[in-house]
Parts: sequence; C-alpha cells; structure tokens
Amino acid sequence: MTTLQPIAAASLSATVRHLNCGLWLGKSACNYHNARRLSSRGTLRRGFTVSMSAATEPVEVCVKASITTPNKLGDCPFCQRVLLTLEEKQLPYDMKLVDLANKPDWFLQLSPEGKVPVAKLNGSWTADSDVITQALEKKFPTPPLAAPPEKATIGSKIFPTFIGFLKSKDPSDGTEQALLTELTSFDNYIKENGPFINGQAISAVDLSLGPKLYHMEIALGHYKNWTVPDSLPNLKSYMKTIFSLDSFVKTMPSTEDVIAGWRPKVMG
Ligand SMILES: N[C@@H](CCC(=O)N[C@@H](CS)C(=O)NCC(=O)O)C(=O)O
Repeated sequence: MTTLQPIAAASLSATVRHLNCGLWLGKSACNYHNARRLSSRGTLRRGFTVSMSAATEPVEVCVKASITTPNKLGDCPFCQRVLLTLEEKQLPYDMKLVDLANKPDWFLQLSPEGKVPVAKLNGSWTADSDVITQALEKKFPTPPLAAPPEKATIGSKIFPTFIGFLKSKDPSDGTEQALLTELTSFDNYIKENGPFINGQAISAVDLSLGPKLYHMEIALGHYKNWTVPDSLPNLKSYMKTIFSLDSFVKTMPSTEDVIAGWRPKVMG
C-alpha cells in the first residue's frame, strides 16, 4: 500500500491533534494521569501513574468530517469506535478529517476503498475498525479492553435491525418488533451480566456498540418519534453510562450530523 508523506496529508486535510490531557506540551506532557480518571475505569491506583502515551507518537487516524460544520468531527460510528479506543487507552492521536462527499486524492491513495476509519499503524495505513482496534489492543495492551470471543457478538444485531426499522415505510412490517426483540435480549443480558458487556469493566465490545446506540437514539427519535421504552431500564441505564463517559463526550458527533447523515437512507 502507498504510504503518503505525513506532511502532504497534513497540508490537505483538517488535522486535529489530541493528547487526552489538554495542551500539547511536548512528548512527555501526558506522562501522568491522575488517579480519579483511572479509578473511573475501575483500575484504582493512588497518586500518579505513567501512561503508555509517554513513549508514543500520536496515532494518525482519518475520520469522517462533519457535513454540517467546518473542521469538526462527523457522524461515523466506526470512527468513533476507534477514537474511543484511543481515548480509553489514553493514547495521543492526530485526526485527519475527511470530506466523504468529496474525497481528496491523498485519502484515496491510502484508503483505496474510500472508507473511514483508516489509521497508520506500524508504518502502514490500516482500514476497518475491527482490524484497527485489534491492532491497537495488541500494540498497547494497557488498559486491557479485549473481551472473551463469546461476548463479541452481544448486541451485534441491534445496529442492522435499527437500520431496518429506520428505513421502513410500512409500520406493520415487523421491523420495529425485530428491533425491540434485540433490545429486550440485550436488556436481559445487561441485567444479568452488567453493568458492561464484559461485567464490571468497559471493553472493546461496549466501545463498538455505544456509538451505534447513540445513532439509534438520535435517528429514531428524529425520524420516527421513537424512544427506548421504559420497559427496558437496563438498556437505558447502559446507554446513559456509555454516553456520559469522558471519552464518549470527547468523540461524539453532533445531533445535527447524525440526523443529516441518516437522511439519504431514510429518504432513499
Ligand atoms: N466495516 C467498516 C465500515 C466503515 C464504513 O462503512 N465507513 C463509512 C462511514 S461511517 C464510509 O467510510 N463510507 C464511505 C462513504 O461514505 O463514501 C469499519 O468497521 O471500519
């Protein structure tokens, strides 16, 4: 795969550098993270601890740009999954915002399929959020986000059934019920096994599902006047927990972008 010179990519894209602890103060600026932040993830330690990012160059990652506001992150749930992984691992990253409606040549060179996210890992550009997050886990195992393989598919039918209901024009075609069936099954799972999919600690499976549930909430609220029923309290509190994580708030798209992003599917 062609590797583009970073300087060329940077000059042709909106590049936003993130360091998880505010100002860019040089490579060692993020050496220390306070105990409060770590304790929120369940790995309580007193005082200060050295983070992986001390020795790490920012990970370059191409993500969807906003379609409503210049120079802002857009509404791709797969991109947010990768950004959440970087945030939860407290890794610095360098976001390149890509206008998917007008893909620049430099982007098509490093992502021939024209899809985001793509991240530069071990010197080469890697596509697909599954592949990227697994590679990040391997390269930066702390804190661990991997879940056992049998948990990887928990909640995985929610996104496709949500899209089926969103696109449906016939209220009696069973698509709403299909979504409710999946959501009920997830609610029961969390009731028995929660608060997260892998139990007490957040994992990669939550980081994949969270952005999709966020899209579901906004898109169905807007286009179908639909909300998660009160009969699913465990799902509701799961969503509330995920959506209020620092990492989620930092990487979430605007409501306007989510609505605009789904419009062609609803109208089509
Ligand atoms: N399976 C891929 C899906 C990525 C994907 O579909 N990304 C969309 C944006 S959300 C995209 O780049 N679409 C290309 C386009 O809109 O032209 C992943 O997990 O990364």
